[in-house]
Amino acid sequence: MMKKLYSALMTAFNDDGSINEAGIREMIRYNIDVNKIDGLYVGGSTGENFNMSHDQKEQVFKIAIDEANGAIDLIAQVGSLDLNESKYLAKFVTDLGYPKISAVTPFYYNYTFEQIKNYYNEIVKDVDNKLLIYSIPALTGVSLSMEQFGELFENPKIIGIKYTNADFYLLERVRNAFPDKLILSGFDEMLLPALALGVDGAIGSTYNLNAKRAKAEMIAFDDGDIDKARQLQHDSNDLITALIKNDIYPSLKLVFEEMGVHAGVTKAPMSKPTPEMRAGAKAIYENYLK
Ligand code: NGF
Repeated sequence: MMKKLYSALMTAFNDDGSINEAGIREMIRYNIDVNKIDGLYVGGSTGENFNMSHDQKEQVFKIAIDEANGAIDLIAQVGSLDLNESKYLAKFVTDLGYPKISAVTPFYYNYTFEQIKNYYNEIVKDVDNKLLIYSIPALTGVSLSMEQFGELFENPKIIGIKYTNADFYLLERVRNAFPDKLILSGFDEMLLPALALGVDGAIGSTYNLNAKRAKAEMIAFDDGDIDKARQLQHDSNDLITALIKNDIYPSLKLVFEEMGVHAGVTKAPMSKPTPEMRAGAKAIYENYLK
């Protein structure tokens, strides 16, 4: 089966932190028309979901499904520290027509596994939809073991993992133990090792800008041309390293602006673009994307 590439949709904000609808629509159009992306992950880390009010989350979910209009796959990240909000949003996006949902592992309070399991089972209980666990230990501090993923998968509505984790030993164990589950890799700079371990595709922030190279890498990998895949990963990693150095979330938007896509700005407490960041973004575009 052909592996799938998803961009993590950014949220364009205005300077006052309100939603910039036109910017979100432009980024979605670019992903569909130019990137030929397979799908979008809406409301994730790159979307600054955890900075947003409840109303803003609803607005973004509505805009994304309206603009995509059935052209690509959509995954709505509905996880929240407020389980009632997660349940509400799971129903909200399912009613809007989202074919898949996802939820970040609940964080901050060092929940026990029983509490985490209850959170996931509650989110999917009243909705007719399929869920991907969003595992991102570096930001949540929550690591699940292979056995714990297995327990969560006992619920048939829980169909896979968005795996943003550099633990490739665990990835190999999980891939092997659950061959029928959907595993989408989350670290763009580690796409090639993730492909080698048999992921079904990838979701990431930098694919907004760099989807063509990432797709070419996936094809080279499938064709067995590992040297080419490695060179493409190297080129992508030069881009990703430069983005990280320049403050990745505002820079992704600034580079989009260089490409003629109006992406708005990040929302505080994320940083607002400085002149140095703007110059950095211009150089990133010129050096790694043009
Ligand atoms: O933003 C992060 C934080 N990771 C993203 C991605 O895994 C999260 C990744 O693309 C995501 O897609 C989402 O939830 O919106 C990185 O930005 C990239 O690999 C550069 O490190 O870890």
